[in-house]
Amino acid sequence: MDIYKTRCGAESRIINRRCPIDRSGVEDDYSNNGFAIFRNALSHLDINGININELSESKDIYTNYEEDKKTIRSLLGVHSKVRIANSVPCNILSMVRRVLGSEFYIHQSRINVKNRMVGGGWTPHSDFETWHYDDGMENMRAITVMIALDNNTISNGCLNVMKGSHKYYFSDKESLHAGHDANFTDQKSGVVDKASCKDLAALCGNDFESVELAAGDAIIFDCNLLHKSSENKSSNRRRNLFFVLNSVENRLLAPFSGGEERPQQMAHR
Ligand code: 6CS
Ligand code: FE
Repeated sequence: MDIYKTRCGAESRIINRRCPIDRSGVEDDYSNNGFAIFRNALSHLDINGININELSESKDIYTNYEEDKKTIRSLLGVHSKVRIANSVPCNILSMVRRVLGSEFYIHQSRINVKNRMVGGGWTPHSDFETWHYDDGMENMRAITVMIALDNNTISNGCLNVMKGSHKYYFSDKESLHAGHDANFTDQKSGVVDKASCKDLAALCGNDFESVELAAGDAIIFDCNLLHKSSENKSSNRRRNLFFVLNSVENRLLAPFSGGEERPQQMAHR
């Protein structure tokens, strides 16, 4: 049964989350906030070994571009080249395992690049809404590990999160689907509109807050946490490395959209 129906009906809706956040019941702050920050997770030496242009030339990696069709926005499916075991410390992976209450596998791995002056932003959304609809991820049992490869500041478009928003689910109204690649670049479906962001802020008692990180810091966040980020109009590049870890008990079904599966690099099966 689809308990998180979305992109149907004339109006969007906000409903309560129906599944537990933390199966261990011990990570109180994480359960309440929907995210946790770990400083100095990755060394600068390891960061320096990551070369965006070299990665984009690999045939296994899927490159998504800015609307200008030439500036790299995301590299998808990077985990064959940037190994999780070399990039994410054990204490973070143990916490993910504890919260999920099971072993996990990599649902998606990517590097988001926001080049100086030209890098675009991300509209407010919960990742789960897309993974549910486009990829058939049934339940909210995935956690994103994001590692800053450059300093993330307000001026270069750092992540903004709404504490506690993972306890609610934004179900979007019916919309025309722009196609997987175009919707990845600039999400059109599943975007949480201004009024719904306000409603969610009232429900959570929190507004968006900026998450500034130094290169090497990590944040883990719930797949249903509302987040957004602005474009990079500064002279400092912003790159972040992501591993989305889904519970092995939550393997992908057929997309709830009823449409085609997305490429493997967007959703590993
Ligand atoms: O489509 C996706 O899977 C992705 N889209 C967005 C806007 N955020 C996260 C996720 O990787
Ligand atoms: Fe996202």
